[in-house]
Amino acid sequence: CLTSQGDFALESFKFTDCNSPAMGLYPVVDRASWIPRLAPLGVSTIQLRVKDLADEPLIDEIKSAIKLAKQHNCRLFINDYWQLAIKLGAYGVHLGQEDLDTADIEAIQKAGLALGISTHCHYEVARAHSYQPSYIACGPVYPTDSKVMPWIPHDLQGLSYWRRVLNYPLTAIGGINRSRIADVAKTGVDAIAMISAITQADDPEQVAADFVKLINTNKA
Ligand code: TZP
Ligand code: MG
Repeated sequence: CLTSQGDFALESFKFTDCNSPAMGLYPVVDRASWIPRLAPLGVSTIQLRVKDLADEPLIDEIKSAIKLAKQHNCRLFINDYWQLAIKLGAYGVHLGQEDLDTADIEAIQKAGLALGISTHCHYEVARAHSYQPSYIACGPVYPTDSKVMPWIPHDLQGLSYWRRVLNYPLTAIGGINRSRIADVAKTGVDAIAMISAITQADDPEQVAADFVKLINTNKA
């Protein structure tokens, strides 16, 4: 819930535009060490999504990711840990619906960080839109093994629907791989996020470089 009163102007409550230049391929990784591997391949935006660390090791990982992202001129979104993202000076924060219940959205905006929000259905898209975030992520587009998902995948048809009705920076996520990325790019989404297709590839650098090209040649 917003806490400030008095000088608060709702019209100015909009998060950083993180889409110029366009986000394009948006790898979601669990360790800072991915950043120097992926950023030189034309990857301009990366999300650090750490689910297995706490305390000092977590802080060290986030610090290191922020440092590397700055060195590589890459926009780094920190998943979940919005307070650390503010404190340590990340580019942005990525939050799920449950995080919105507790995160201080105004503090994130006032600190000048970008904000991405995950959504899975109409209600969540409407809720996310009300925060005027930097982008809205829609998923899962396809079935995924990377996260337990009770939601029925949108498929291309559902994703195209969201593209049509949402005049807003849109990120597609969930089950996107080599055989699907061109079709997803053709829907006109602004970013294509993925975990396993890159992080579990035999040659992640080659895959990421190919995906950057596939997005560029197929984007609507
Ligand atoms: N949110 C929606 S789907 C998903 C998340 C975090 C997992 C995406 O992983 P993958 O391996 O690209 O399907
Ligand atoms: Mg979360």
